[in-house]
Amino acid sequence: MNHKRLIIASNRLPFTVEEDDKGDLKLKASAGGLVTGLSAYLDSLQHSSFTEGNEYVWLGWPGASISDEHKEHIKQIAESQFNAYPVFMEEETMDAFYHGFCNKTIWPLFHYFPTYVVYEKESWESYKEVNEHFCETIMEILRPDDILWIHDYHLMLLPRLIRQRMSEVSIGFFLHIPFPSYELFRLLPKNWAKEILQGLLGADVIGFHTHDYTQYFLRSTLRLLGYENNMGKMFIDHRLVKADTFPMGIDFYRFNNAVNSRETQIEREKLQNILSGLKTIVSVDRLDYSKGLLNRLEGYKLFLANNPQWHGKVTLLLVVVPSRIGVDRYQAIKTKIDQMVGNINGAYSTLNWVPINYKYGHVPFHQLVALYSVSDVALITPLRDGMNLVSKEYVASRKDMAGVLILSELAGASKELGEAILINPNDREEIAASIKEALEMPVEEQQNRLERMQQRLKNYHVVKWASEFIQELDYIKDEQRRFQTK
Ligand code: GDG
Repeated sequence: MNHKRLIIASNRLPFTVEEDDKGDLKLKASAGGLVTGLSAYLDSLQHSSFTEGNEYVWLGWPGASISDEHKEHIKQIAESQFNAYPVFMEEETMDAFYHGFCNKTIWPLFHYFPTYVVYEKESWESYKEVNEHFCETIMEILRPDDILWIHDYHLMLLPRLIRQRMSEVSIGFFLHIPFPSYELFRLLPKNWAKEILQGLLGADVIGFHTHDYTQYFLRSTLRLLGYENNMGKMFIDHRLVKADTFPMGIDFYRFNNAVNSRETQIEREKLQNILSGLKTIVSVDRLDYSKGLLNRLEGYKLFLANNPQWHGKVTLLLVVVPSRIGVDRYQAIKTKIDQMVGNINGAYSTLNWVPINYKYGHVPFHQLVALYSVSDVALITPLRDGMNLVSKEYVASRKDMAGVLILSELAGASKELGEAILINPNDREEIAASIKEALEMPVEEQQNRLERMQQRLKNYHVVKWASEFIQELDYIKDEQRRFQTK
């Protein structure tokens, strides 16, 4: 039973194809929450009896369109270096799909920004086209006894497409962003909404970060397709399907152990020289309107206005990581952030103090851990976030058992990190007050809160998250077989 091959499908592969100075194509590893988390799980597989040797394959787009003459070469190095199987696609098709339906329709709708949603038939068509193309490519390698684990909102039609081609294969789907309430979801044209639900229901197990998202999904399947469920289980065309909750964890010790590494120590020293005794607040996000960067800055500005005693004694380290530059809204928000940072620094800076240290760009891993580990406070205020791994990484990086997390109650992570100072990100006054509370929190209380949060993150780490998902998939398949033989 246990010796199965795992096929992972996600929009992007864990690397990007880039051209070097000589014009040769190279694969460059890329990192994000999904890649880091799944990589930890895949590493753990090599030490378990789950797969035969190294039997997993990661399928996805390699991040660039590859000419026919280079495809075979890319395929070979993808396989040998990353156990990956590229889904080749023209950049224009990917652009219409990714910048179109994925990030102008699904992303804003599922993050509760209905006024940002664009309803365009052409981009819906490109979404279908790309999902079908993924299906074709997966069918080149898929075997009936494989486990196929599909990730995220880019590929919601894929489970059903695969099911139609290979009815017996195990299919799991995990959604990394929120699933919205029915009142939001129903804003989609009815045939799109139904097709998306039916697409997802092609899986055996459909996973969400929080209980609420699972319930919203089940509510939508009831209202739009008429499917009743019992504790998340549904019978659909004589097939058992289960929707369930799996809050994604992090690789706790990767962060916790990295704090004392030489590379991090070097970065910490550099930072400490710049900070020279200031209290520090850290903020790290991809550039995205859902991350609530503007309200965060407004809250910080109000804190400075209300608390002159803190001028010259605290600084905000604001890291904004470029993302989805091809979507207009992201450009607009970048301009607004630049302006607000300029305004706040212009209004409050003195000759020897700036209230905000702003970096627009990606930071290497050890610098990230150094940032987490030198900062007295993490200020994380998304307007919506499926989970939010940064908040968990900050907690894991507090090896000294000091530090305070301020976290939006609209992030999935708030369900697990109840010892953080939880705030409503729309309430500037509350953000401002929480910053003061965090900066003045007694060390003993910081330690108590961190201990409880760290214990939870150690217990439900990312490998456990993935293992439980795959285990559930096995249970459901077994139950399905028992049901069929009755
Ligand atoms: C989606 C959902 C859900 C970020 N900047 C740098 C960097 N990162 C790494 C972080 C973290 C990851 O990227 C970001 O994860 P988040 O969870 O915070 O946010 P999204 O990118 O929006 O992820 C989210 C997640 O999927 C997983 O399901 O939690 O809700 O939106 O791991 O560390 N890493 C480095 N430099 C950076 O500048 N090295």
